[in-house]
Amino acid sequence: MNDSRETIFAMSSGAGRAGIAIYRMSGPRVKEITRALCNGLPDPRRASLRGLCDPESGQLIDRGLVIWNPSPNSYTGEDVTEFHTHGGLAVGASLTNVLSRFTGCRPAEAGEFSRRAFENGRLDLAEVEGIADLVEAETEFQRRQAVRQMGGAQSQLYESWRTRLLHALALVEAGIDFPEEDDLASEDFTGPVRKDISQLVEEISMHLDDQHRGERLRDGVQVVIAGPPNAGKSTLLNALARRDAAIISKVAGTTRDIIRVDLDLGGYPVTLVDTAGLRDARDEVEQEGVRRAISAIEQADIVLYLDDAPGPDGGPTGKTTDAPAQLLIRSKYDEISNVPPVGISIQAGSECLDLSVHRDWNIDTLESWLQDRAASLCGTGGSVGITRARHRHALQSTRESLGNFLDIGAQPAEISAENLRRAAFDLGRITGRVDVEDLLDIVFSQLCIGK
Ligand SMILES: Nc1nc2c(ncn2[C@@H]2O[C@H](COP(=O)(O)OP(=O)(O)O)[C@@H](O)[C@H]2O)c(=O)[nH]1
Ligand SMILES: [Mg+2]
Repeated sequence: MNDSRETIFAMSSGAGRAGIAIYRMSGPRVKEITRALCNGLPDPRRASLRGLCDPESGQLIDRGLVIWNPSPNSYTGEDVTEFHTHGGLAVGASLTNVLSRFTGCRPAEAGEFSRRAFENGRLDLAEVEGIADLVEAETEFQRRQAVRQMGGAQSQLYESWRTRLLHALALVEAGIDFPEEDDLASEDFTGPVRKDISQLVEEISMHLDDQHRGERLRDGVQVVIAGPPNAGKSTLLNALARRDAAIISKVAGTTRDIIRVDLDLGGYPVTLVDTAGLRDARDEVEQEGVRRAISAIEQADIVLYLDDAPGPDGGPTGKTTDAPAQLLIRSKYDEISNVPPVGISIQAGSECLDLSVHRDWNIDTLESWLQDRAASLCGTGGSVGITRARHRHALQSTRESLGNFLDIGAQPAEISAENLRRAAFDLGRITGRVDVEDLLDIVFSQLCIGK
């Protein structure tokens, strides 16, 4: 564990040559170091143009904007200074060298500024994760979701639930602690507490029943292109990706490994997955390719099942999968007809599409179908949803403990309190607002009396 009393610094803008680079520094020596480099402390919270000098040699490193943010109203809650210098590599090297000469001042580790912000109560864990997601966001709807989380939308919801739980817990504990006091006898509050907890279980269940939209929006929708060899799968992948990501060939069994291409489809993150053709493979490598294709299909959000051979009724053929969405595509339609095909049709309960990449028939239809499916699988990031498996697990454990609480209504109040405490603890894990007392209660309550 790093001593949080050390002063840390890092380049916060992207690495490499650039017009401007931003360096950030946080910790107890920031004020003094800023003063030494800028030959005096600039006004707080204002951008001031200063010469930055090596305090030992007096040599000018660069001229740039300096923003001095005294504690506690800074990102980390500590004293923070930002230096906006020119983005040359030598400027960075020189500044790093000068800062490192101050005792107790060292380069920051990954995430260390945010960790200090969390430790100083400036951000909770869900908000920190929102910032990380925003930095990673590649599409518009990912950005919207991350901004909401960073702004505390999830945190507020989970904290409001936790407050209700703690309230219920206080009532149940009052019954334990003062069993002889009649006005706090358990009958008086059991009814309202049970009612509120049942209501809460319902709210959590509705929140969990979201078809994983938020997680999908964060991680990307997996679109797997599957079908027999030579159906034109790799050709379709390249057409959708608008580049030659996969090798195309008349030789069946050309694609052997999984090929992934990330796309931004109207603001939705989509990962296209090209797979080896499904057949009884000839050799070991192809067999492995087919195994990987089957596993990709099992994990897919959307399967595009391609086949250039028409089905018995002349329409597309295809295998149905368990994926949340699927489209059966009859490929190479130009080999069947000279007339462009119609759009999506429903045959035997499945959505079907005739398509030709070579003639650019129905590629746009496929793209807008994919976009619609991605939209319903992801949502728009506008409502408060679950964005990570970590949050989902915590919510599931919370619901389980509350279910136990409701199931064993006739049990001793100690057990009821224990279930509520556990539920509040699991909920608190999402935002990181779990105090040591809570943790100790859970750990030690597992030991029997006398241990
Ligand atoms: N006529 C026609 N041929 C196509 C079309 N799409 C792909 N092909 C051809 O079909 C062959 C197999 O394509 P490929 O994408 O490698 O198939 P995969 O094995 O399913 O990945 C190649 O010779 C392609 O040029 C199409 O829309 N029309
Ligand atoms: Mg292929």
